[in-house]
Amino acid sequence: MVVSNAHAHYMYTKALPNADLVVDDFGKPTPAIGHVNMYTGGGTTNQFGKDFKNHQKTWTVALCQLDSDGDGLSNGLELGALPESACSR
Ligand SMILES: [Ca+2]
Repeated sequence: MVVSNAHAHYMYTKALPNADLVVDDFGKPTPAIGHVNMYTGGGTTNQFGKDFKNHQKTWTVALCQLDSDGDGLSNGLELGALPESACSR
């Protein structure tokens, strides 16, 4: 079975809080948040994609509290899973 990139992204965004609402600085949707190319996906995964895979592609407390891109904000904070205590829900 071949899963298209678009279908795969849909499945994964449903596994993450607000992932289907993520946009770039210009308001353009970025449905492939785990990939270097966040617009179309496929190819190389970014650090968040690697961390998501390492957590069995599941939204976990640890993944929520992790700062995959190293900008000082947790993944949960960046995806709007607020307050950060929501990571444990
Ligand atoms: Ca971050």
